[in-house]
Amino acid sequence: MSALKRTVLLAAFFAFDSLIAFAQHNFPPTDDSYVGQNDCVTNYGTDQRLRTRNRFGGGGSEHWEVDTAIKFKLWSIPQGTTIISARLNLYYYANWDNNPIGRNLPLYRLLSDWGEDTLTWCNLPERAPTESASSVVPRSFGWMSWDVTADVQDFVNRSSPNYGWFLTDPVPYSNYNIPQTWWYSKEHADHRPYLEVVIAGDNRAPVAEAGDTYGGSVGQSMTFDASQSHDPDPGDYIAGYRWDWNNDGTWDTGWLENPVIMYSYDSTYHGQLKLEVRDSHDATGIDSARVDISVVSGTQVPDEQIVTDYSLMQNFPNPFNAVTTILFDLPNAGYISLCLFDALGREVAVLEEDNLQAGSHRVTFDGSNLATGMYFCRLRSGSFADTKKMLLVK
Ligand SMILES: [Ca+2]
Ligand SMILES: [Ca+2]
Ligand SMILES: [Ca+2]
Repeated sequence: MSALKRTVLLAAFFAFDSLIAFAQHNFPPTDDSYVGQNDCVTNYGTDQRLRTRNRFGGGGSEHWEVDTAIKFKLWSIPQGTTIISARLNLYYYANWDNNPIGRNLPLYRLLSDWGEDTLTWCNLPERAPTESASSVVPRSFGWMSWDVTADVQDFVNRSSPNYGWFLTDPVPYSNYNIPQTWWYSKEHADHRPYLEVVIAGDNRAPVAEAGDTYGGSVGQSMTFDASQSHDPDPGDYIAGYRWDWNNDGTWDTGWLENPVIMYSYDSTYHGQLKLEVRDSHDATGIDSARVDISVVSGTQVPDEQIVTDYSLMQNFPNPFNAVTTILFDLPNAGYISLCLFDALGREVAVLEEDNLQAGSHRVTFDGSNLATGMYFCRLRSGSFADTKKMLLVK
């Protein structure tokens, strides 16, 4: 069942409690082995196979019963935890003598302890009189599974000891070549057996990720991306996103299904935006991101914003760690240099050295590689020069 289907199904069961979420755990076996009726001496605990074969056939030692025992340690699940589902999964990869397709293979709970290092036909543990689950051998090789939800709930409640299960093929076969079903044991490199347990737990809040800093100009259509947001609960997901573009406490969108949205600011803005995300149980998480929207440069500058003087503005944020934005105005096109110096006057970075158009310009600077301290940002163009102090604090 897909995670989404499972969530929908379980949401229906638990609609009265929006705080329930679900976590899936896969347990590897601690012990698995097959046993052969004709062999009281050999232990098959390290074999890469698990096997079953019915006992009845033409007779003789070649045709005696073969069964499989398997167990899992479940102490990590707290006592009393509600088990939503538990399935034993074995990978069917081969058969022998005859194809076992369609044979019904029941599983019985084991009632006394055993270990794969010592198990033989002659020290078999006691088994329950009635089966716990069964599964039919499919047409093709692949995973087979047994629903052991009730048994695992008993084990987790500590209402009966957990010694695992005994898998057998009990129905007599009509001729000499009795079909055998083979699965990989835990000693095989892959497709190992596992017990898949889904438990109920408290819903955890989703984690909102508003994205890195956003920069642009007034009227420019920009992409805001919250797709790194996630939910820590297996089977849960982000069901909605909403945005407050100017961080004034009023949401500017409804709940959106898409984490990516296009938006353009209609005036300059240097501040935060806020993102809220909501999971499928209505728990929420919040994040914010820095936004710097400056006026457009060049011919698109509105009349009232035409740049008439050289100007180097104070960087923001300041102090900064480790990214900051520097705005400057050029009344004329020309060659400029924007450089950073340390307190001893040594040049440590060139932020911009180019022929630029007249207008407002922005440069983003990342000081991750620099040490904490005071720096000086200097703009030069023709005979104009100005310097601003910038404080990097890590
Ligand atoms: Ca084994
Ligand atoms: Ca959640
Ligand atoms: Ca708003």
